[in-house]
Amino acid sequence: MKYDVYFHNDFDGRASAAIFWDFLRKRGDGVGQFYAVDHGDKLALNWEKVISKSKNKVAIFDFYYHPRATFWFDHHRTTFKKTKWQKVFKQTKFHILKPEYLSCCRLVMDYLRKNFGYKPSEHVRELAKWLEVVDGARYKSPKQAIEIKEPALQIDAYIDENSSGGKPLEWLIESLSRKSLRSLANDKRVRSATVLVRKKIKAGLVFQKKHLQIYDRVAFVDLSSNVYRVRFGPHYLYPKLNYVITMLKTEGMFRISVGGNPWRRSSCNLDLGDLVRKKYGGGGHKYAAGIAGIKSRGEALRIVNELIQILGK
Ligand SMILES: [Mn+2]
Repeated sequence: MKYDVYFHNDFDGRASAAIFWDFLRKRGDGVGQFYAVDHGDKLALNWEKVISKSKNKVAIFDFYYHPRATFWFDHHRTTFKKTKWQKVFKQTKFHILKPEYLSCCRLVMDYLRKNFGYKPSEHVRELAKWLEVVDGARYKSPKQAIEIKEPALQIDAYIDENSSGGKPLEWLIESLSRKSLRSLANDKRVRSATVLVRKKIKAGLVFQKKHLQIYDRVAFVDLSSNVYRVRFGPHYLYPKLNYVITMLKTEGMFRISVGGNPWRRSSCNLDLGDLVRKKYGGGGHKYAAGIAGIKSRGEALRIVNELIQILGK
C-alpha cells in the first residue's frame, strides 16, 4: 500500500512524516509522494480539491484536516478549513487532533504506538523529544535558540534555509527516519547551512537592534524587505517583552506572525491562535499564530497596529 504524505513545511511536519515513514516501512507499506505545504500557498488554497484528487491513500501531518485522509494527525486547533468538516469530525485511531501536544511529531509517535503497536527506536524518541523544544518553543533561553549548537537546532536551520517553495527534502525525511540527529547534523549540507545561518543570525540581530519598534511590552519588526528572521532575536535583545509581531513577505504576499514570549508565558494570557482566527481568518496556537495571504502593505500595517493595541492592553 502506498501513501501520499502531506505535511506542514517545517521541521515538525518533516519529523512527523519521518516517523510515519518508519512505521510504514516496518509494516511493508511505502510512500508515493511527499508534499510540503504551508498556509497561503497553492496547495493549501486548493486543499479540498488537491486532496480529493490524490490517487494513493492520503496521510496528513501537522496541517489542515481533510476527511479523505486515511491518517490525519494534527495539534492545531485552527485546523478546520470548513465548519462542515469540524462538525462531522470524529476522533478515531486514524484521525487525531490533540491541541495540548507541543509537537505533531510527538503526537504521531505516541498514537502510532498506542493504536497500531508501533515500536519507536531510540533515535525516533530523541527526535520527538527535540521537536517539543523546537515546535513548542521550549528552548532553555533565547541564547540557546540563537547559538544553534545542538544537532536538532542545526537541522531546523537547514530546513529553514532550504524548504522555500515547498521542497519536501525527501533525503532529510529519510535520514530522520533512519538515523540519529547527531549523525544527520554531521552531513555536509547541514554543516554548511549552520555556518551560513550563524552569519545571517548575526546580521539579523544587528538589523533588529536598529529597527525593532517597542511599545512597552509589545514589539514590532518589519522584515518584509526579506531581512533574515531571527525568530527569538527580540527576546534575546529585550528579555522583558511579552509579545512580538513580525511582518514578512513571501511571493508578493504579506504575512504577519505574532508570538508570546516563551520565557514569560505567565504574562501572555491571550490565546493568539483564537484571536487571529476570529479577527483575521488566521490560525495557530495559544502562544504563536499567524495571518497569511495579506495583499498589501497598507492592509498588513493596519492589522499590525490593531494587534499592537490589543496585545498592549
Ligand atoms: Mn507543529
